[in-house]
Amino acid sequence: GTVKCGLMKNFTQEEGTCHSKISIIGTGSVGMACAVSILLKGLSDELALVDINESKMVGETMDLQHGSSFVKMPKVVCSKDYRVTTSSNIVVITAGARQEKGETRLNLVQRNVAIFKLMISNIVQYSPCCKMIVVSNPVDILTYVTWKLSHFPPSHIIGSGCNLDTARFRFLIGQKLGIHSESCHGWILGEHGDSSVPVWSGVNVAGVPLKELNPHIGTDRDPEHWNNVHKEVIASAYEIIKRKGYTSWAIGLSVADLAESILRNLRRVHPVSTRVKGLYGISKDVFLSVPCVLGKGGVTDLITVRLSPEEEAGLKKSAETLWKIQEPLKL
Ligand code: 6V0
Repeated sequence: GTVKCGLMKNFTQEEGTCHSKISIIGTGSVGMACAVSILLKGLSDELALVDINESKMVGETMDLQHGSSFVKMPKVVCSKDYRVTTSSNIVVITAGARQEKGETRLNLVQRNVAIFKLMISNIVQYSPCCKMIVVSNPVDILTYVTWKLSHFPPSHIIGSGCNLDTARFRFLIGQKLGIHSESCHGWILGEHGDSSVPVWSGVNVAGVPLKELNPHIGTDRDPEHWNNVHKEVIASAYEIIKRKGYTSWAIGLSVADLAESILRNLRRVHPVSTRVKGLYGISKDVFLSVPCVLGKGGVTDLITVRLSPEEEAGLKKSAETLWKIQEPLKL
């Protein structure tokens, strides 16, 4: 007999049922940072990776599998065939085309739409009940595209949106105050990136609004220039890309945090991109970040934020800009 036969006596043919599964589409810098963060949290029993770049995908998967002694994730698999994603609870989308030199944003979006058409229909075919977390940029537009192409209820489509912007905001406020970012509360809402809206009225530590201590906080009249914190949030992606070529660790950690709220039905509130038509005076069918309750049903509730007229105008302006790009898209 073989070593295996000599070592153990088989007791049952029954295979353990898989309780939770996460798939990640795209094994680039962001996809792999998500993978590692999810592995280290031991969030699911199975992790499946998909990419069109087979060599990279297989190499990354082998590398992760070799770490199996140090994590509690029994199964890490990959394939170019979406069958490998069958019955996922969550599918994280990080795949996409990179912006080429001189390429317009609209052109990039249309190229990504072509990629998403095939990708989303495959995801839906094999995991008709999954929640999708969209990370690929421009994230608010591609979250809308995913929703349209999937025919899923909007609650099942979550754009990572301002989740990372908000994390950066809280980190930088924490740095300024010498307090851990978890204790620095504040939200960045609206469009991910350059036109995001920091809600200064809500920034607080231990329930003490900073605006009560400095009524001009976040405005040009603020002698302490707190608005530079928001400017730094916007600049930080460019700064990191300039230095290391891409951003990965923080987005990976933040995606794992979203996945945890969904899989464990935590009902925590996150600033993620969701369908906001009819809210804050927005009439266009766009996805923007607002505080969302995340649980096993995906986005189950939206928190209504009291925005200043300027903040609300900021959201409306983003909605108009996004719609101008979305309207001509051939879906
Ligand atoms: P990357 O390293 O180029 O990885 C993208 C991967 O997608 C590559 O491995 C490609 O082979 C793969 N890919 C391309 N087309 C397909 C396809 N049709 N099917 C399957 N796989 C495909 O990019 P990176 O990982 O750095 O970034 C991924 C995306 O995340 C980009 O769109 C970024 O702009 C976006 N980010 C979004 C953030 C957010 O806060 N929402 C933050 C950081 C990056």
